[in-house]
Amino acid sequence: MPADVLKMAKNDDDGDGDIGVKLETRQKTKRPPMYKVMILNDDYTPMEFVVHVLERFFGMSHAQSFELMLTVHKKGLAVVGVYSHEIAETKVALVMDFAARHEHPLQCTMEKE
Ligand code: TYC
Repeated sequence: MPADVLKMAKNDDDGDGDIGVKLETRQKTKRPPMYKVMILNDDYTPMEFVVHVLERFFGMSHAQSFELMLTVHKKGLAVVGVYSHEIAETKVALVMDFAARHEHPLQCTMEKE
């Protein structure tokens, strides 16, 4: 018997004449969704407070923070970072708590990317 036929016969483990065809079993490894954290403009929160929030909770330099604060002031809102669900939720809670403790109406929200 030719070698390739012998090889196929060997693959016929239950002797029914069929040889197995391995189906594609590659797992779909989906990356976890990411969330945009945004701050919203309002008429009352002092500009310096927003700058401080961006420095303190989002690790931005003073210059970056000032620029982004002005973007929010002019455009109404801006994305300040993109994080996993848990980190985004924590950032939002920390900012909302900090603003409330200082009696400023600053709003911070998250949205799936
Ligand atoms: N609009 C505010 C003011 O004029 C400043 C401000 C900027 C407030 C950004 C909130 O997310 C904000 N004092």
